[in-house]
Amino acid sequence: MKSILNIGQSKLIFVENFILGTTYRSIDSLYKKDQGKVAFTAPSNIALVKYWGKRPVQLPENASLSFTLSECRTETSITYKRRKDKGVGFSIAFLFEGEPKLSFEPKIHTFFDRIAPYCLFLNDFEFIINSKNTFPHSSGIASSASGMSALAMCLVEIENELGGSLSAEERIEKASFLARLGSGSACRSIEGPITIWGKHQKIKGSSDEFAVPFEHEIASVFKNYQDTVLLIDKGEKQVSSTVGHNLMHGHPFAKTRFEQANANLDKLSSVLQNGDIAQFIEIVESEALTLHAMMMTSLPYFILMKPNTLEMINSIWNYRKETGVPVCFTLDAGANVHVLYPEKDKEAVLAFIEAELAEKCQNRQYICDYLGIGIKKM
Ligand code: 2P0
Repeated sequence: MKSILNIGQSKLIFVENFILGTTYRSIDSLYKKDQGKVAFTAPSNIALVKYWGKRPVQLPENASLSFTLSECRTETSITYKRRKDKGVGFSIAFLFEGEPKLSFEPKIHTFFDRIAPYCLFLNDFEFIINSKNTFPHSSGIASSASGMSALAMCLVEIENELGGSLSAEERIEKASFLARLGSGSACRSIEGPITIWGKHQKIKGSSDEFAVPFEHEIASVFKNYQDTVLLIDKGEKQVSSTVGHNLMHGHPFAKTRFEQANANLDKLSSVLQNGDIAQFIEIVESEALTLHAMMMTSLPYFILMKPNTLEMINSIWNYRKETGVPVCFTLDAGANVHVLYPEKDKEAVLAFIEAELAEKCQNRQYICDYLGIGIKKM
């Protein structure tokens, strides 16, 4: 893939756009449209090799790898219209499920501020952003990955409609680049079924600035891999991910952790191709527990797991030992447990979840998801 972001060459294509953008401003008629509407739906993703620790601006300390999901999605539309006043600041209205959501607007403004150097049209238009999630409200599932990736792709599409010059492939890359500036892990939701974000010696084309799809054929056992998300705690997290990432600065185990993650990504890359599910389980569960170990050994330290998180992990281990079904777990930055297993074991695992784990979920709620392909135009 031609990179639009590598140093030197990188700025070239964006600069070309910047110049176009500047021209737009002085000669109004150069915008191809005065108004329009775009809409995209983007999925959430679950990291198997975790991103935890970053440096400015939104650059990861190690490479991460994730499964792109299918069912947990955000649907976003943006209506854009040429501004009559070229006032100071952006003109943005944000609606969540059709209702104004003022509490979200500062977040969107911060995002627009960050991406403004790469999207010069932002000041010339007014935007009405309408967003909704397909997963339950405050389920503890982070909507930042799906939300920011859908929003980023909409903006790239608007730029294209206005006369931008990027190819389809470059637009995908740019959407990942912009999404990253909104929320790091969001850059991994643009494509699927597996993506990698962060420069890694052994991954061709990998970058700290945007995610790339896993380039190898994956073993059949991993195709349509299932992720059932057990909803344990729907409350507000005590420590946000952004704060958690920052606590990796000066963390006593940071250097070793970043090296370990890159080594795990290397191993997982082979496992995904050769189908060695025992190794898969070992890497994935170790990554999940290491992520939480980093939280517990930060200063200030914190724990996001709940008693039921540990109960469920033990139930999963017992079930795997007794039945031989290769089910394992991973954790996000929260208490919910993601249960991962091959599609052929779906019936057995769902029966196990219903019988033994559902009662430990809040209101017996869990979400059945599986590998997906990323962003879709609506
Ligand atoms: C990940 N997480 O790789 C890791 C593992 C959660 C646990 O990235 O500050 O919302 O917006 O870049 O991406 C969650 O952090 O944080 C996250 P910001 P983000 O998915």
